Amino acid sequence: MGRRIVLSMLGLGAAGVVAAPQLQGGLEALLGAAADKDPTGLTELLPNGGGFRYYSVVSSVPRKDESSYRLTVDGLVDRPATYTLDQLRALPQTRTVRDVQCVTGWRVPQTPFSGVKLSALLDAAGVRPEGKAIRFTCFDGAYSESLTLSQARRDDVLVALRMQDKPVSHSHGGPVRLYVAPMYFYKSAKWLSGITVTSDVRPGYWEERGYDVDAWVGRSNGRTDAPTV
Ligand SMILES: Nc1nc2c(c(=O)[nH]1)N[C@H]1C(S)=C(S)[C@@H](COP(=O)(O)O)O[C@H]1N2
Ligand SMILES: [Mo]
Repeated sequence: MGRRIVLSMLGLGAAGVVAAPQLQGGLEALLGAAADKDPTGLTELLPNGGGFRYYSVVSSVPRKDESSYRLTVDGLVDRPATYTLDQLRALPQTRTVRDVQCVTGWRVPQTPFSGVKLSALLDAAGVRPEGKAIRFTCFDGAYSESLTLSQARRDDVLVALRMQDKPVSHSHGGPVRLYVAPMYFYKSAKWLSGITVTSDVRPGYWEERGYDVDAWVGRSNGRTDAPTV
């Protein structure tokens, strides 16, 4: 079933979607069954505010808040930990302002993200010598991502609590998403719930489907977008 057919079945042209972004929560639910059949294409049509597109590989994602959200850090570490939102907020916060670049071509210039440096959480956990990579998991129950340990230790890789100087919204992957500034946006896992130190890189959701594991902007996936500083 093509996108246009699905949208017209819903009584919505693409223009209707753009004109009614406040309907998005309802649209996400409406598009659920269709998105399961076409997870890579259909939700791309949904605007997510400020030039972003909404992406999810599943039809619906549970909401997590102050009381229900937890982030676990485990695997090849000396001190596994579980963080609440309050505990993450209490740690030193870092803010970056860079262009967001999706591998499908859209870009959102100079977007502020802030949160805890991933390296700080790794240091607190104490990565064992055999730990060489990180696997990220998400409370959508399906998405995953990966980084090498040296990529994960970069100063521009954040466990982000804020995006565009506001709390990360549910549709942008809140309350907590990963933000990997130097790489295409698929590395920035939304709805982050697990950080596991592993001995080898385990390719993530899109990487098992052909995208590059090392997703440097302008130097991967056959693209040459100029990376921004
Ligand atoms: N959990 C999860 N994270 C995800 C995705 C996803 O489908 N599920 N899509 C990725 C892709 S391809 C992009 S472009 C961005 C989209 O983020 P946005 O919805 O905030 O625009 O999220 C990334 N992180
Ligand atoms: Mo993307």
